[in-house]
Amino acid sequence: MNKPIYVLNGPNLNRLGKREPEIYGHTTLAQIEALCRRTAGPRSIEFRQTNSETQMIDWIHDATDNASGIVINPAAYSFTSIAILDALKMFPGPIIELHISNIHRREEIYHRSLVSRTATAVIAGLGARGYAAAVQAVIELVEGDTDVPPAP
Ligand code: CA2
Repeated sequence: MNKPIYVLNGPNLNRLGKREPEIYGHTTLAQIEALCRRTAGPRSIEFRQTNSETQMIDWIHDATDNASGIVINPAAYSFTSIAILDALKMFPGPIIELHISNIHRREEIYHRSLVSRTATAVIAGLGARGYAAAVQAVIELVEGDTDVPPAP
């Protein structure tokens, strides 16, 4: 896999580890970036965070031209942004939607993600380690190693 995996993070996730640890844990976004890079090994990771919807759309376009797969935590844009949904629909590779918390156990406003309509898979509720699972999933989907290994 020569093309990078894009790991895109939406609004307020730059504050991770600083507030509401009972929901989002104590891990900072810098630590999550390190986890993604460890998981990817020699493969290249573009790890980004923005508080701007426009910037997120531009990065998805950039990923569409350059990335092998996308891991995206759209944060609040999950529930509001048809523009981000439309941009993701143009991406030809795997898209893993990632939420640190289990959005389905939370208030109803967090239940209907628009992004899920175009995601290959959704991971929610695994905490920061969900990012490692998501990066691993992209690698397996892109490199074709998707079968469950046979029993010994
Ligand atoms: O669980 C997730 O990863 C979310 O995508 C996080 C979003 C929330 O809107 C989604 O429903 C679920 C919010 C991110 C807010 O980030 C904070 C970071 C530190 C302290 C407080 C909030």
